[in-house]
Amino acid sequence: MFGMKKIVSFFLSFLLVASAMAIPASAGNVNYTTETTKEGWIKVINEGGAILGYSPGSGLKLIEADGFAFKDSNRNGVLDPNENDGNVSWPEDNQDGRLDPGLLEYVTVYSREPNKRADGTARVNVKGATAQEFQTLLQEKLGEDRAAEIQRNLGSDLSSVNSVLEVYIKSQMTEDEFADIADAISVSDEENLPGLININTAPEAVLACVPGIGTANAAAVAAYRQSKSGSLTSVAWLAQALDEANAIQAGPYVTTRSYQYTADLAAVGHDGKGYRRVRFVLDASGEEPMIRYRQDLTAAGWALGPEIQKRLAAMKGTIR
Ligand SMILES: [Ca+2]
Ligand SMILES: [Ca+2]
Repeated sequence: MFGMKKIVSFFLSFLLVASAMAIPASAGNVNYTTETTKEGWIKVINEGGAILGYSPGSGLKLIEADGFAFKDSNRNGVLDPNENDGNVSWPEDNQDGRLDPGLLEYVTVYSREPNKRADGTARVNVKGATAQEFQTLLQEKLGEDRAAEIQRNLGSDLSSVNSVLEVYIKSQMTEDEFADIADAISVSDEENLPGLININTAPEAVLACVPGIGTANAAAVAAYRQSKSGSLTSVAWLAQALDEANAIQAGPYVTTRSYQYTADLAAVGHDGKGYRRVRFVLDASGEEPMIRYRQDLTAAGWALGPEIQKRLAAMKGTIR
């Protein structure tokens, strides 16, 4: 699922309004309040600081730093000079040199994985009526003797198994053996598996949201992943990074695949003019890849930083 980096652009305006309404009630050192004006725009009042305003439909997101709100005005996730110079240039900001990306960087509504092998053929549901197929699969991939051992380890009743990671743990397969069959098995007949977290790519903050990983284990899981980078061939590695009970708990939520991506495309003409920017959410989970969402961000302003702007200015007139 969660191919980085995926952003729920679609929900942005909605969340803005929702979070703006929730702000006065939230705990912590929040030092600003928001209100919706008669004209329909949202007014942000920082205690003893700047008053900001934006339209709910603008797509702008509020970013909090030390309890004060300011804007990632060009929506590029980077602290640009004008976003850290106080009131010298728009927007007003608190000059603390920090840009908290907020939650939206970490969430998506587009996540789903087709419940098929990479080549498009059906998976074997190890819990279902096709148990015989599972045996055949094991024999084909791992040989008859090893298949018999693995089936003995698993026992005949797999009805309580809730994930392929749990199959791996209970089967006592090696990671290499499991990597050979992981793509071919499932514990579900559903056509699509929604909301899975790609443990090979998810940031630590997202790993911390997975049951069984949590804030207690997220750092250790991320460190283990780092140490094994290049050999993360299936979800089996998670069972090495966690104790067995936690790995079984995490199993139903994890994958090593991503099918949805955000592409943030900026284009500029030879002379530094004609700047355009569009953000897409692309979905490759169906038979044909498709664009799930398109958002024109040109109006949010220059997002490529001051260096590229300078280089383009220096090149002016030299390119034909
Ligand atoms: Ca920015
Ligand atoms: Ca500023």
